[in-house]
Amino acid sequence: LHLEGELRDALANDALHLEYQPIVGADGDVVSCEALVRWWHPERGLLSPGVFLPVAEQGGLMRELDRWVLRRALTEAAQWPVSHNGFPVSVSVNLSELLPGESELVDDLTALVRDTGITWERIVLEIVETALIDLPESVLKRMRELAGRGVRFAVDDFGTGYSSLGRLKEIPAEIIKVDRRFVADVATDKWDHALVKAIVDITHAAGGRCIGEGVETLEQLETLSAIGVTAYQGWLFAHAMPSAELCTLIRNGV
Ligand code: G
Ligand code: G
Ligand code: MN
Ligand code: NA
Repeated sequence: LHLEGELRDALANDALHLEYQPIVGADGDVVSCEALVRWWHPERGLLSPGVFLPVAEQGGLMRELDRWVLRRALTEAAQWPVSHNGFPVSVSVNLSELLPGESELVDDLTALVRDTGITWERIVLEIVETALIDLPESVLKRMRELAGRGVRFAVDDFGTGYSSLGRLKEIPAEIIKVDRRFVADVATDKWDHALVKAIVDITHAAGGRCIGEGVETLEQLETLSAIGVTAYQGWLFAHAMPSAELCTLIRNGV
């Protein structure tokens, strides 16, 4: 309960910060970076989201946290350089409580694009697949409007929820993030290999692309590449890092 009050204050005082984990393309170019929230607690030290997101959820602070992360991430990303091959680098933001097409989100994004100068095309919103179940038509409509402006939607931790592949047809999500638990043994386990291949084939058939999450070894990378995955996130390439450090990596590639 104590922690909840402190988190409330931290949000109000901008006392949280973001790190960014690069998502890397086939030539080692940084194509996007995922914002991951951190909290430097005055007594407990650095707290990971695994510790304080449940507190935020319990305290009804998740919505405010989503909006805080969105604002901070777009503001920082607006200052990033283009990648070493000249392409703009996207910023990926996780949404927990905010629905991917609710009007408050559209208002926030519109104001942030205006105020920071970031372009719509550089914004990626990550949602877990279970959040795609039973979205009202009004929300889907605004998702399509955002997609029309250039915003992209990514389905996070794909394969771990229970939404069906059939949903992908209706949802304007063009990025599928294959969860790291399938990536872990993709090079050695026949079932995981088959599952990842099926996800990739369906995603490609639907006009989307896949990101392999949690890539830690060369074997995983080579297997994913052979399956047709062309973008990767994981410790083989880079851990999450502050925005200033990231700028150097974006300029030089991984
Ligand atoms: O960095 P890692 O330990 O950094 O993240 C742990 C979990 O917390 C992940 O499942 C990730 O999706 C979630 N997470 C990290 N940062 C954010 C954030 O800014 N917003 C939301 N909603 N979830 C986040
Ligand atoms: O759930 P989501 O994918 O949004 O959150 C990213 C989480 O994955 C963070 O906790 C981050 O620290 C973790 N992560 C990123 N790269 C790797 C990796 O290569 N291996 C493992 N085990 N975890 C990773
Ligand atoms: Mn994510
Ligand atoms: Na994920």
